Amino acid sequence: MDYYYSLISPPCQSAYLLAKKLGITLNLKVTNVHDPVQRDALTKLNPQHTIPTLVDNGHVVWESYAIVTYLAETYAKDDTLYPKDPKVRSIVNQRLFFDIGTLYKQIIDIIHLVFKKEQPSDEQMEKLTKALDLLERFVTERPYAAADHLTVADFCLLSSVSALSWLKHDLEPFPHIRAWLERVKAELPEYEEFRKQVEAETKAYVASRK
Ligand SMILES: N[C@@H](CCC(=O)N[C@@H](CS)C(=O)NCC(=O)O)C(=O)O
Repeated sequence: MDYYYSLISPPCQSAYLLAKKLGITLNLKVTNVHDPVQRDALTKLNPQHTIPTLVDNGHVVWESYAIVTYLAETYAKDDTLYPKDPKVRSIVNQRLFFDIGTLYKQIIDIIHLVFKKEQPSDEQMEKLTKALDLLERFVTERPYAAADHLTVADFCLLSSVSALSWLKHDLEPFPHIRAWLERVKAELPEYEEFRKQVEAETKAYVASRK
């Protein structure tokens, strides 16, 4: 299975960590979307030229949320990570859509501004706080983001919340999010090693932009 990705990209991290959890060995294709040659090659597979992009035996999937659900449905030994029960699944899906449309959206919009050395507006910061308040509520109601066990939603939300480190955003006011983060990380194989790698690559990327 080919996986076009960059470790520093939060959407790429979700499916990478899920594949590891499922024991899938990905054929990793490190991709720099800013490099015209690599971007052209990626565009031949994915006209939206976004990473992550997965190619499973000729079947191409992009959008990290589509990739995590595809991997869980196709390769998990049971339906725990992406429950088949429509009511439980609807909560998992709600969390995934909350992430792409609300939480990660606020985070990445602010990260892009910071890269351009611009200040986010008070309104943007308020929206981010509101999104984090919602996540705090979700993980107060349940030990994991969508259920009483790990689901694909935890992988996506973990990557988003981890991206707050780019902004040095303080999670002190969110004790349940902090406890949930520890709970999720403890279930992921070699997570500390993974995080060290992400941090090293992030540092190199930031230095290359100066
Ligand atoms: N919603 C998408 C976002 C993917 C995305 O925007 N990836 C960025 C890297 S973090 C990218 O590939 N940008 C290149 C481009 O949009 O051309 C997902 O979850 O996969």
